Amino acid sequence: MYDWLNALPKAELHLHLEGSLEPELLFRLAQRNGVALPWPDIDALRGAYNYGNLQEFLDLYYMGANVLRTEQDFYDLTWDYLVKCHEQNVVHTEPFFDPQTHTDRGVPFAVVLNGISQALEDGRKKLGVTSGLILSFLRHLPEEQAMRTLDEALPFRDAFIAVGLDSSEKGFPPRLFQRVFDRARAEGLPAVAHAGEEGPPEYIWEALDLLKVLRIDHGVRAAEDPKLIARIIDEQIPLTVCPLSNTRLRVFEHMRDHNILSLLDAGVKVTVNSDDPAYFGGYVNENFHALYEHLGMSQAQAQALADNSLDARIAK
Ligand code: ES4
Ligand code: ZN
Repeated sequence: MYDWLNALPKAELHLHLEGSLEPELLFRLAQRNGVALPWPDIDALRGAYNYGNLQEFLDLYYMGANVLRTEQDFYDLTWDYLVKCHEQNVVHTEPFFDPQTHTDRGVPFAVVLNGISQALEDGRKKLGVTSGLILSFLRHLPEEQAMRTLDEALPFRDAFIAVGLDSSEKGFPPRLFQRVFDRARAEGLPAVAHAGEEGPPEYIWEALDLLKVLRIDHGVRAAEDPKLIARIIDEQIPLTVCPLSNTRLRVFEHMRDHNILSLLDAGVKVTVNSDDPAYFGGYVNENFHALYEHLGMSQAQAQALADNSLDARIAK
């Protein structure tokens, strides 16, 4: 079963490039850039990788991103992830990046984007992994800053396939970002958004009705609202679900409690994704393995999940 799962061609639709920063590369970049780290060694850093909730993880994730300084750093980060895709039969990926995490530290937007874009191009040419980049806004920061980030991005319009919304969810509802998403749509950029990870079903309604998203990232809390689930099934709105992320961040206490297969069997277009693989203990295939081990996922269910991922691409 494991070999069969590994060999399935699949797409990854929910992956934060900053979350694919493995501890080894993190330490190597810190050394290369002369950045002091609060951890004495790689093992100490790995020891910090247990979280009570989303915010505890995000605090570490933003600290880790501080070692990313040059175009080469962003290239190396993205390239390592694409090699993983190639190894795992992820034939297509639509990764997020968080420009504000870098521009707020003084790293120019073009430095971040050029490094990532060059690696994505090499991934297509040298690995045969196709891709489309999603520019994600940080929802814990004010809307005006997201709008300024969109201003900075528009001269590079063709480098993106969509905009997204991530970071701390509770207390930062999608409605706060309606004007930014209106503007992105007017520029021809479709949208996705994180919603219903820790936040309530109401945030998923807002993402659909106000931000007009094509997909919901996570969305597992939709299960609490029968009307919402009916709509998601009726309109076949994809949910980009991240099982290992959800258990690491205590959205579900144990993998056997996860609702992804119940949603699939109910007719929801769910997909399997790794979110922040360096921080959550696995890439896409390890997420599939966990569903087999703890939820008894069948081959037919795995095939449906992989087919959904290819079908739910924005960049076709
Ligand atoms: C994230 Cl798991 C998760 N949720 C929200 N925002 C994020 N950014 C990176 N990982
Ligand atoms: Zn995410």
